[in-house]
Amino acid sequence: MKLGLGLYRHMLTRENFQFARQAGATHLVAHLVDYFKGGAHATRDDQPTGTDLGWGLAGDPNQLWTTAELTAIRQGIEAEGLKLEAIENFDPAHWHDILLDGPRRAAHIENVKTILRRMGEAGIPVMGYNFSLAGVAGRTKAPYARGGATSVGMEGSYDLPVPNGMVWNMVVDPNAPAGNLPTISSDELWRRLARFLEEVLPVAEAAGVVLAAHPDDPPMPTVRGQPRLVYQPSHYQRLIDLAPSRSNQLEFCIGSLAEMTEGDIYETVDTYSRQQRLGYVHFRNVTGKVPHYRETFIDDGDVDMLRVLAILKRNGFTGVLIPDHTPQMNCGAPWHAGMAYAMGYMRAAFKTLGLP
Ligand SMILES: [Mn+2]
Repeated sequence: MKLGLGLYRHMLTRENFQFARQAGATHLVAHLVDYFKGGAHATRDDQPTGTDLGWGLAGDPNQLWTTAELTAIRQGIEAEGLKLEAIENFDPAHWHDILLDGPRRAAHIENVKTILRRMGEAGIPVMGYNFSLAGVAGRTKAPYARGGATSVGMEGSYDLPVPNGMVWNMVVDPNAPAGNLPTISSDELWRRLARFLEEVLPVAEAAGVVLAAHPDDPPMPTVRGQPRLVYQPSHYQRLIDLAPSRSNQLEFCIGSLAEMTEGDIYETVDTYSRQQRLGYVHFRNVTGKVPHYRETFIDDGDVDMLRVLAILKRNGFTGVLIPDHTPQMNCGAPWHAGMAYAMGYMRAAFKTLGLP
């Protein structure tokens, strides 16, 4: 198994690559969507939570990531002795009508195909995605974690409707007419996912790229009145069974899976790692379940992370694990301190299990 670190777009700097290497990482996961452009955020150096208006404006709908841009990011990372394992999340601007089944759906399918081909050309093996209309929304931020460390959690369900022009918790059309997105059924959401996978998986395979699906964060049956896809561990099997392709994999988030109301986290890890379908792993810990849970320090939640790691090892998982999110530590560099703490714990856990 390999230790990685996820970096938000504005953190893709030489200094942060060196920071990751210094903390023992060998791999990076890069977010290319800027979540911090327009939303109300306390800080850019923490995971985004946003407001009822989401995280702000999505990217340029007419500007896909270029092969040159992707290659330059990979080369910058390799220059510091690391490998770029994955890109995490499509830009809502590039694929929202796939999620909405909107008028530009065909063009957005072409966007995704182009991005996957370019990733193949640039030598980036995994694309993490989250097939969701409401996206990551409805979470709160407070001093939830040990010692009063600022962390993220949930204080009950959140079903305020999604306004027109917003998809995946970002604004894709600031001039959209007043009103809200129509609510769709869970079956309709699954139909949209199945159609999406059927169309793009052949291209992913040809490009040598894996699509890795994140479960819902937070894993509620609905968020903002819209259905969710993977909000119980068993739903992941349905996603895998939609397509036997080796490019149909999981962005396996231990935190989100542990927040789910059903299932046993160790059985869940065993079930999916045994099928060799983990693209990469979000290795984070929590206390509680939706709609009342808290993100914790890696050693301080409900999940025995060493036991999770031992199951992954037993089932032959050799991919990348990243800390995902951590509580912010009170100091001059709250995000970096939190990540360094998690990575130090993970390095020790690797050694304990006899991993390199
Ligand atoms: Mn995650």
